[in-house]
Amino acid sequence: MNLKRVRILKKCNEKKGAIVYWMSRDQRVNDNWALMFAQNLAVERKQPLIVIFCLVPYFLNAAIRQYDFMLKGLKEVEHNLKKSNIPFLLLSGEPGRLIPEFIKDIDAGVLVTDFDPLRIKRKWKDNVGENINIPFYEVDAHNIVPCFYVSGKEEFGAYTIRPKIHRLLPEFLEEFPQIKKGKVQECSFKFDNNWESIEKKLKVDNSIPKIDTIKPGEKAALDLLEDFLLSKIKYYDIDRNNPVKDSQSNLSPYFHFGQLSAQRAALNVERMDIPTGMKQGFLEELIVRRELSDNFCLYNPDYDNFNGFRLWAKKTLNEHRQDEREFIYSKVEFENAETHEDLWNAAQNELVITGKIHGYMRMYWAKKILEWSETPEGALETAVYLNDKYQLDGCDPNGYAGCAWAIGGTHDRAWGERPVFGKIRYMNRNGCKRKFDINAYIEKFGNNKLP
Ligand code: FO1
Repeated sequence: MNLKRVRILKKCNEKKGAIVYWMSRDQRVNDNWALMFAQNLAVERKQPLIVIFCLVPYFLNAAIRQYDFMLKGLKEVEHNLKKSNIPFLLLSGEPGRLIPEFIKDIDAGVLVTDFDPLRIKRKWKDNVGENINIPFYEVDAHNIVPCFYVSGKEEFGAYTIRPKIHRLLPEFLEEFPQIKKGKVQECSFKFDNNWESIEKKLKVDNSIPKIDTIKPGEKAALDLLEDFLLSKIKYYDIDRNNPVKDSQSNLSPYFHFGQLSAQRAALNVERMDIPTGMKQGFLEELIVRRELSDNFCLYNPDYDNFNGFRLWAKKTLNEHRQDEREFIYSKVEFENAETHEDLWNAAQNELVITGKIHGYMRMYWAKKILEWSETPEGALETAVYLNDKYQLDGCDPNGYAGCAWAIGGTHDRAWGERPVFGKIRYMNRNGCKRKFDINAYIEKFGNNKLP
């Protein structure tokens, strides 16, 4: 495999012992470069390979909704690894303490993990690195072109990262080798994961309903991808901004939990015998926009607060701080969909009920939070909080970049100046009306009360 996908987090002398892959962001067995790298090390060194996942009792503002989706997918990971004779251990608690303990207990030789730009994950890795004495590698199994390789700085926008990604795609958009079966050393460790007792340790909000309409896991993700490519991709560019039509791929929860690799999706799209023009819109979202979000979170430590906005955006928002707001709502009022506007309330209801807001409405939803909040800081906090708590794909670089785009002009340019927004791009109800039948959307979600 291309070793540019790998970077070393801790240099140490190698020693004999099992190769441990600490799975975190990329929760799948197939098409996973981190697992592949760990397995290659195990084969070369004639050592066993062990996969572990560390379940934390709470994660940012995630609720039972996201944990339920994730845990079901992880059970499939356990099952699929078993078929390849690879043991899977579910740990429960703080990674910074548990992983070094485990490494010591089994006298492991190398630790491998997957790449993630979020602050919390980097902190976990720093803590782990400080308490182990074996080599520790990180593999970008999420992006097609590794995030730390494509650029060494925060990019201004899609227009600056796009040429860098496209230049490197021929090198990185390659087919995955199959995961090897039984080639690694037999493992003497046998783990019996007690899922039920581990699930009981979760300290998350249990009142947020689980999503039964989206089937979790690697298999379901591949089925949905196939379905999208067969019947929807052709209309993606024409219909994707229409929230009344079911024209989006709905793959983002799978990408978020790493149950599907973006590279797999891109390879399957590339192979399709349809005009290039029909593929471009989807590939742009799948590759350029996704990788731009990772770049933003990797190089901007303030990706989820006002300080992370560009200078021009901070300046213009500061200049309009004192502007009179026609409506001001609290976080709770937003959360309960209690604004004066039926269209906004419908979007919030869509989020609470289905675990997602349609892409176009997601932008409108966040823009109005800016318009109707006392401060831009408060607006961003509300948007991030609601996104992480209710979106099935919350707690993700995509969500942070999306909120920063809508409220802080990140990856966007300055527009005509107006109250409250300053030069941040504005969106309004009439724009929505021009794009789609807003009454049909309101009809669909407007009258739904919180379950
Ligand atoms: N990653 C972990 O390694 N352990 C967890 O217990 C965990 C919980 C979790 C809950 C909700 C959620 O949205 C994400 C969660 N993640 C967890 C992280 C996730 O896998 C992603 O890596 C990050 O959210 C960034 O994309």
